[in-house]
Amino acid sequence: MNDAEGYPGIGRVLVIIPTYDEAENVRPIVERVRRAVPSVDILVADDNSPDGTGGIADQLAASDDHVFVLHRPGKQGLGAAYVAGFGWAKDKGYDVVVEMDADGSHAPEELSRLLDAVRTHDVVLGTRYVPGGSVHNWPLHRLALSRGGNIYIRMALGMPFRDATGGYRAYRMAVLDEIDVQTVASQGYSFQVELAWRAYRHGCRIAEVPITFTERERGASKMSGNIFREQLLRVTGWGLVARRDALLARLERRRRTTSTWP
Ligand SMILES: Nc1nc2c(ncn2[C@@H]2O[C@H](COP(=O)(O)OP(=O)(O)OP(=O)(O)O)[C@@H](O)[C@H]2O)c(=O)[nH]1
Ligand SMILES: [Mg+2]
Repeated sequence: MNDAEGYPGIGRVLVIIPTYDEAENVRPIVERVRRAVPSVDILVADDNSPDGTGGIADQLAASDDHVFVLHRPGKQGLGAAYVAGFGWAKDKGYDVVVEMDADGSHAPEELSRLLDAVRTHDVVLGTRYVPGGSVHNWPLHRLALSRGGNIYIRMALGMPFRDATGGYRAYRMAVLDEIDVQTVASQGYSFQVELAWRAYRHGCRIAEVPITFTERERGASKMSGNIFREQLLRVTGWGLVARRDALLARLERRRRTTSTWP
């Protein structure tokens, strides 16, 4: 990146775009990000897509020194691609990383809204379900699954966020280190939930900013029943562990008060 100062007030920003079979989408999304916020860099994290996405990303990188490609050996899931991308960003000394889907669901034109909020926060969640946010072209069952999932997450974990499963986000690099992101094993949606959960428990300053989510127009979704089941199981597990820990802490406090009684 040439602009030494990066994005005003927050420093050097890397937008990580994980790709698997996004040959039709990778060029438009990279071009839109470059147009929307010229000072950021982009890392395409490709899992050796059979449709040649990685090669197209290489062409983009060859003609633009703000664009980079991380080639991974094969499909290992969204979470693993992000964890590798975060490690890459750390090695290169970026201050802020952004998660963004390749399929156009996350509008690069709204990126500056997330980055502006990073000035006063550690983590910024792009949120569909706050005033000003919206979802376009999703069938009713997808919306119901997403809204229902978020209600369940709020109940199970006690986190206040309206949209803990969204994948359009910005993190300060220092926070990813503090929450030990390299040990996150979740994939799919639960990857996003686990990062929010760890950041929340760590006491990070977390903002939700409204975004406009638009269903992909080209290419195939990688969403599956397994991804949904993984989220349900993991969230339930974290919720139970958090409740057990709270109960043990209460019992310990009670034991101490009673044992100091004369
Ligand atoms: N590198 C890599 N990227 C992935 C993998 N799985 C999904 N992605 C990318 O992650 C982003 C989100 O995946 P989508 O298939 O759009 O999943 P989704 O947005 O949850 O589902 P839809 O709303 O149906 O599109 C896209 O950019 C995908 O190309 C993977 O295993 N490896
Ligand atoms: Mg998508």
